[in-house]
Amino acid sequence: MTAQVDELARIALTAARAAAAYIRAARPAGRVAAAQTKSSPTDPVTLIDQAAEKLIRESIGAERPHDGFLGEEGGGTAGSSGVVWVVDPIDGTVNFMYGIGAYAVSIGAEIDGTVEAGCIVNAVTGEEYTAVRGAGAFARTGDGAPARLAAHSPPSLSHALVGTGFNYVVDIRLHQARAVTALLAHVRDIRRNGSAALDLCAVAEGRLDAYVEQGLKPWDLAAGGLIARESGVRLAGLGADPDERLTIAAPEPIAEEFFRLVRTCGF
Ligand code: LIP
Repeated sequence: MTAQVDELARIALTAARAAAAYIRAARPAGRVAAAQTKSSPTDPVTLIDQAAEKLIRESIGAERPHDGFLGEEGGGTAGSSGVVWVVDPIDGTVNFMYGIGAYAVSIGAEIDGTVEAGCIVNAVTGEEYTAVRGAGAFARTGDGAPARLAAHSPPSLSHALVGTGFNYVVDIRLHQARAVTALLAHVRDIRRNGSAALDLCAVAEGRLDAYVEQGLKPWDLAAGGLIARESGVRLAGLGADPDERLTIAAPEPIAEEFFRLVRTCGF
């Protein structure tokens, strides 16, 4: 399967690079307007999100016409190959709209339900994060060679810088705010960067020490979850696997303690 997965990884990165270049070129100065909203009036999608997903779907489909596709904006298309592409064309859409420099293209490739390859391209900086299951996670900046990612661990949980995010639905957001308030008493600080994909990459490369969020969709999590795991980060949810109800990520030395704290704080 290695050759097949390596091919999927190549196809993903080619599509993600093209989409990131399109997003950079297409973004006008100032604030970008929402074309429509989804789960709430503050859950936007722009015409550029939609066009980027179309570009990714066409780029992948040209090489893999029999694969399934699940995109944040265009929904799901069944395939017959056992491979499904799980795509967020712009993760961090609100950041994109406001011109806050943290939004990314996220593409994961599932084979029979398991994410085997993934990539995330920061559409502002061009930083590329890639992973193949069992073969490690890598980060590449500019023309440099990809560098292997190995998650760092803080000396203690009280020194942990924790990434998080809040849901677009206000009642869920209020619950999360209470949980984060409790969490703050036990960690160094939090960062709310606005992109789950980039937050998971940040834990993988040590720019964050841990991450917790509720409400992530498969496309937020597919590539970032693989990249984090392949860098030595443990992920979990209410059970062993992260999901929409809860996603927790931390390096092994603090993982158990952080997971207990997250549940104690009410996530
Ligand atoms: C975003 C996530 C982020 C979360 C936002 C939003 P989108 O995804 O990446 O972590 O806090 O609420 O869900 O909507 O920008 O693709």
